[in-house]
Amino acid sequence: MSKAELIGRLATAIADGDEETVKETARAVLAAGIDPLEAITQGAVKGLDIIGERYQRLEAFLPDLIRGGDAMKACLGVFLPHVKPEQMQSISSGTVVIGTVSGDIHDIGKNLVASMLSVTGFDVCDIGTDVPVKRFIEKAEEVKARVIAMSALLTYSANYQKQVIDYLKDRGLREKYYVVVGGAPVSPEWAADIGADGYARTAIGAGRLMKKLVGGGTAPPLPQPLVVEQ
Ligand code: B12
Repeated sequence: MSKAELIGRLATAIADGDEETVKETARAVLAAGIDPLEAITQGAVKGLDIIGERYQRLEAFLPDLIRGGDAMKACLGVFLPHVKPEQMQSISSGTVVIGTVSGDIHDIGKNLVASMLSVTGFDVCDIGTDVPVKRFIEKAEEVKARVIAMSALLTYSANYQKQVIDYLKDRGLREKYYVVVGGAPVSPEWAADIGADGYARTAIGAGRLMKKLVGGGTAPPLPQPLVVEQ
């Protein structure tokens, strides 16, 4: 099977929630010497997009989303141990507290970002999903983090990203942390509106973004967020 066929098969198997085919195809991808990061971004994530579109057209339902999410996790389980640190640029290390905001249990993108940050040399403190506003700050204080990273997949829950920033300001702690936001409904404009320091569209971009922020020599808060689109 060609590279394009394998990546296409991965996307289809994720979209169909077919875990066994996903694992088998992911192993075939590795055996063919294809970059696992490319297979994740060009194949697996496309599969989830297909489910999302089907869901919007009422052609797929909640169990399909769940199966797709499980298939993606199985896929990452095969690929992530093979993502090489040298695939990433080296990065100044520091601690990042990352979580999915209150009311939101989507964690696939957040986990991908956390994994990418780990392989680029950050210490990652993953506080999970449905994280209450205060918990981000308590944890950041506890582990002496440099960055607070928040994921949101629901449009409504993105409002909690703003609440975390407002709470940091209320407690006089805004200058201590770079605040980075991401997730499907989040945009550079939203990041600017809520006063975040950074936005990245992808997990790989998140690594580049954190490197620029932590190594950039400008203390938080930044007047405008740094944006990494790729
Ligand atoms: C899988 C899935 C689920 C699974 C989640 C499994 C899991 N463990 O995460 C389950 C079934 C649980 C689920 C539930 C629901 N879901 Co859902 N789900 C999806 C689906 C299909 C894929 C999401 C995903 O994992 N994408 C792949 C990852 C890799 O992409 P990502 O998360 O965007 O992350 C990337 C970037 O955004 C970025 N990133 C992410 N986080 C961060 C953070 C930072 C700091 C940075 C820098 C970057 C960054 O990097 C990542 C990698 O490149 C999407 C559709 C879609 N295509 O997005 C719907 C979707 C997100 N779900 C949706 C809905 C409506 C729901 C439910 C409300 C359904 C229901 N009626 O119950 C519930 C909500 C439950 C809750 N309270 O959270 C809607 C949201 C609409 C909206 N905008 O508000 C979507 C868009 C589907 C749709 N088209 O309508 N869902």
